Amino acid sequence: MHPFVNIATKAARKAGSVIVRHIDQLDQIEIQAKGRNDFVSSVDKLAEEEIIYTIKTAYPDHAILGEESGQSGDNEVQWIIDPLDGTTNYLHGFPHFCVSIAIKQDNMLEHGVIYDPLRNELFIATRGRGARLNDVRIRVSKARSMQQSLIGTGFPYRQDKDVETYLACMKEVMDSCHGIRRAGSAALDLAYVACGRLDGFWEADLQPWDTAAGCLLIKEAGGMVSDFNGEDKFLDSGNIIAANPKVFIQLTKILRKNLKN
Ligand code: 2AM
Ligand code: CA
Repeated sequence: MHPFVNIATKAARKAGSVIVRHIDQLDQIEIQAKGRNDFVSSVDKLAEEEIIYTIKTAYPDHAILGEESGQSGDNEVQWIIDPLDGTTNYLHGFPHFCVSIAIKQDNMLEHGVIYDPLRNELFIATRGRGARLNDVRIRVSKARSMQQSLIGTGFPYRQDKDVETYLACMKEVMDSCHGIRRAGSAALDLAYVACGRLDGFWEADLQPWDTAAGCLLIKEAGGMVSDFNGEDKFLDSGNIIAANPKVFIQLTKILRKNLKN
């Protein structure tokens, strides 16, 4: 295992312990609103501090982009951190959330780690080296068509969101596939595409820390990822379509048809 992945794994497990330790005291957790429907809790902050401490102890000079603490440092290596993806789920006791850590080197996504502390599931990927779940190699699903597919998504949350366009996309996807799931943690949903539990996923306006690790996992598991224009700029736009190669073509077709409306 690459030394960076070792540290990322250690950091993700420590953050996971912080998250699980506080789960039976949800009523005592301090919550602040960052924006409409966008909450941060003291647990998000504690978990991010734990991750950054672990990284900085090993690599004091590396740069960090954290959901809670923002950008710091100037280095060819940048750690992209979501200490608790699925905060709304967590605050409601809905058991679907994770820690996500990605590492960029010279502007390339090199490593990704996603950890689900409740199920003790650790997803890791390194560019060119494949993706693993708890040390076992994973592949995207073998579904050959939308009709056989379970598709994940996230609802639009921005105030200026275009709900009509989203609903048009959802309607057509719903009519074409086996089922849709909206589970509330984009990072974990992407990890589920990587290991074949979902056949595809789409969502708009995500942040780099929601998607960086999950997208690398999917690519390393043989899947495809793009933005809504069919390009590779999903980290900039936050618009993501991801799936196994067969479903990707069909899902992209449906979404792009409706997104043009
Ligand atoms: P979060 O839990 O870390 O905020 C839900 O559709 C997905 O969107 C989650 O992964 C959630 O991550 C992410 N997301 C990003 N920005 C958000 C926002 N402003 N409000 C709600 N969810 C957001
Ligand atoms: Ca997130």
